[in-house]
Amino acid sequence: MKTSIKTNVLAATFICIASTHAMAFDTDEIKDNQAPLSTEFNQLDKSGDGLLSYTEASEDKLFTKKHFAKADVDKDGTLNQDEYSTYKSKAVKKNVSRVVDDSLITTKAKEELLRAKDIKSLQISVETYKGEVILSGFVENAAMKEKAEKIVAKIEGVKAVKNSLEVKS
Ligand SMILES: [Ca+2]
Ligand SMILES: [Ca+2]
Repeated sequence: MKTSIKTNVLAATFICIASTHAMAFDTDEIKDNQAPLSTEFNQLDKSGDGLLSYTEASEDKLFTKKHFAKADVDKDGTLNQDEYSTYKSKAVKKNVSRVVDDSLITTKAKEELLRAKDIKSLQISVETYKGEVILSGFVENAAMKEKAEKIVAKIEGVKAVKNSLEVKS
């Protein structure tokens, strides 16, 4: 009994400290990866004990069993605020940089296709998702179709090219 009271007091102290920290950040800084994410954490912590059980954490779609296990660094079966925010902010950052990467690839691919003398690129459309580039639209001959694919495949960050270009006859 004594121990559990102690733990609760500790947890409450921790939450207080965490929210004081959160208040010190303005909205711009909360977007930074150093943000404590304490609001999200407290919303998920339905029991209010300062720890997220798997059931509590899984309210956030990110925390599937696999992700929960990875985030639980000390393997005690719960996530404390630290474990939660470290994992969550990393995941958010990763997702943001993936979207940025995809749009950079698209831009680069369009540039390269424009630059290629023997390709009439105006009818080619480029889309990128998770590093896979999808080429669609029309080209004048099979050689152009092949060349466009080769050019795009060479761009840094491209994992695959789906060549859906159609040859105009
Ligand atoms: Ca809890
Ligand atoms: Ca833990």
